[in-house]
Formats: sequence, C-alpha cells, structure tokens
Amino acid sequence: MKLLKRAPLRTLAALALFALAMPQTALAIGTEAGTTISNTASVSYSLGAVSQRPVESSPSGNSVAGTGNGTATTFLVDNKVNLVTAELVAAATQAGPGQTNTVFAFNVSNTGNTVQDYTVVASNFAVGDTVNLGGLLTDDMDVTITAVAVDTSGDNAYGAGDTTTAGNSAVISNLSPSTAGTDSNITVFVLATVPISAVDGSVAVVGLNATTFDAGGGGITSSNAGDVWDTTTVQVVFADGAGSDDVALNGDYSARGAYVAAAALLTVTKSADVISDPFTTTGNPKAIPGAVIEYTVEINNSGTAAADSVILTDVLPATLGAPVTITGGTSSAYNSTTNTVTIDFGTIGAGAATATATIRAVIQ
Ligand SMILES: [Ca+2]
Ligand SMILES: [Ca+2]
Ligand SMILES: [Ca+2]
Repeated sequence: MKLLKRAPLRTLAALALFALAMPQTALAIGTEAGTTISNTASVSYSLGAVSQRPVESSPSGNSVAGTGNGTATTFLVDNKVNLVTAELVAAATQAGPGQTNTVFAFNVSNTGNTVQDYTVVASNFAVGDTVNLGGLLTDDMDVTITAVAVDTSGDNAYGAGDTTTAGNSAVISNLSPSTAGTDSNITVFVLATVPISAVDGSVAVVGLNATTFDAGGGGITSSNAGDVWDTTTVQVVFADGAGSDDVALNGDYSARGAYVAAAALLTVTKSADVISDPFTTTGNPKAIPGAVIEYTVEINNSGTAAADSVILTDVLPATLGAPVTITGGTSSAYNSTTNTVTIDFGTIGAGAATATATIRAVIQ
C-alpha cells in the first residue's frame, strides 16, 4: 500500500514545471511519419500452483498458448503537418529609390514529422497595411516583386549559388524535419525593385506564405481530418498555427516583412545679392546694367542616404555676361557657347549636410 501513496504536492508541482520547461521542438517534432509501432502483449496464468504456458495477443484474438504464437498489433505513425514562416531578421530592409534585387529574407521551418515540399508565394501589401519589425511600420508605397529565391547554398545570404525563380513564387523541395537528421529550415529571399518615386522613409510591406505539398514534387498536402483512422496508411493531420495572413490548421504559414526607402532629400536654395554697381559708392548697390550680381546656391541633404555625384548646372540668362567668379564644389566649369556653369560637389553626406556655391556675373 505504501507504493500507492499519493505523490507529495511539491513533487507534482516540480513535474509540472519540468513539463513547461520542455523545449518546444521536442514536442513539435516527435516520431517520424510512417514509423511502424508494433507490440504484442502476453498473458501468464496458473492452474492452482501449476504455471501454464503464456498466451500472446493478436489483433483478431489468439488462443494458441506458447511463446511465439501471437501476432503483433501494428499501426503507422501519421503525418503531423506543421510549419513556421518568419522573418530571418526582424528588421526592415533598407534600399534606395530605384534599387533592384533588394532582398528581404524569410525562414521556413518544417516543424512536422515528415519530409515535405512547400510552395512559397510572395506578395506586395496595400497602402495602410502594417507589420511590426521592432516597431510598427505602415505601408505607403508598392515594390515590384521580381523573383523569389531559395537559399540552396545554405549560407542565409542571397547569392549566385541559390535557386532563383522569376516571378513571385518558388518551390522548396524535400525539406526534412529535424527527426530525419537534416535541415529543418531554409531561408527564402524575396527580390524586389523599389520605385524611383520612393521618398526617404517610405515603407513597402511584403509577405511570404508557405503552403505544404507532398515531398518529391507531389500535390498539395490535404488533411485526413474527416477520415476514419487507418492503421496501414499514413494520414495527414494539420497542426500549424495562424501566421500573419493565414488561419490555423490549414497547412499554410505566412509572415510579413518590409522595405524602407533610404533616400537623400535635397533642398536647393538660390538667392541673389548685388555686390556693386558702377554708381553707388556708399553701400546699398542696385541691380542696374554694369552691376555685379552674386548668386548663392545652397544644397542641403536632410535624408538618411548620402547623395553621390552631385552636379549643379546653372544656365545663365543672356542678360548676364560670363561668370566673373565661381566658388564651391570640388571643381567647376563654364561653357561660353551655352552660357552654362557646372559645379561638381561629389558626395553630400546624409543627415543635414550642406554644400554651398556662389556665381558672380555682370548685368548686361
Ligand atoms: Ca505597398
Ligand atoms: Ca545563399
Ligand atoms: Ca496556418
């Protein structure tokens, strides 16, 4: 009777804590689908004090006594379909306006118990849709999705060794669960072009949905939820959760990502001042013929990206002569045929950097 004594409460509490602390993967993967579970029971008994031969079990009932006369009761482990799609890194991809092949990386994990194929479809979300990537981002531009690539090189970086499919979908082939001893997850890259009209900070929300297919190029995996259990067939049970844009228990899992435009934001300000006129000798010169005018052009970059190859072009009107002086920039030139001043500023850095030039000319 002592053995049947109830376990102390603190022991039960400890067991409960242990159960909670079990890693999720241990619960998620489990025995591989198709595994045969086979077992025979054996009954021993006596007549009076004389021990008799045991009777082993069989599925249909065995009454032939003796070891080896039973038949095992067997069944196949069914297919628990489970997957997770997530951002590889929970941060938006920064890209300049007009940039092509801009990559947002997702990760698709097979958390079920059998090898599966997956079809992944990338989508461009509408203005106003949101994603939380370390902070809420709201869509206000559309990117053009040009290709989806599977990281067949296995380095979690997009490159020539990966399998790139033009368009907005791709196939992941034969992704094993961890029980099979190989990869249980793979990275998928969405490649997109950011519109040239994007302004600094513009957000494009994109998504990736993975749908479970039968391994080896088979059809879409369908659930056997409504079917009677068949011990000789591997049947399918959907165990997946609800991702960003799919419901639970449907064999799909989706996640959202985002591109954020990192652009230069140039403000160009041009002012004019009269430096001198031929008749005013006591200050306050005026813009009369023969007066020297000075234009000041200020270029301010308040964007988050540096502006490269910045060139100021100023066609001086015929009412102004050739420039008297030009300042600013790394180099400048004057074309007398077109009366055009060009000033090369090279790069103007991000974050409120300012470059200034001046051009002096005489009013004709
Ligand atoms: Ca959009
Ligand atoms: Ca790669
Ligand atoms: Ca789902």
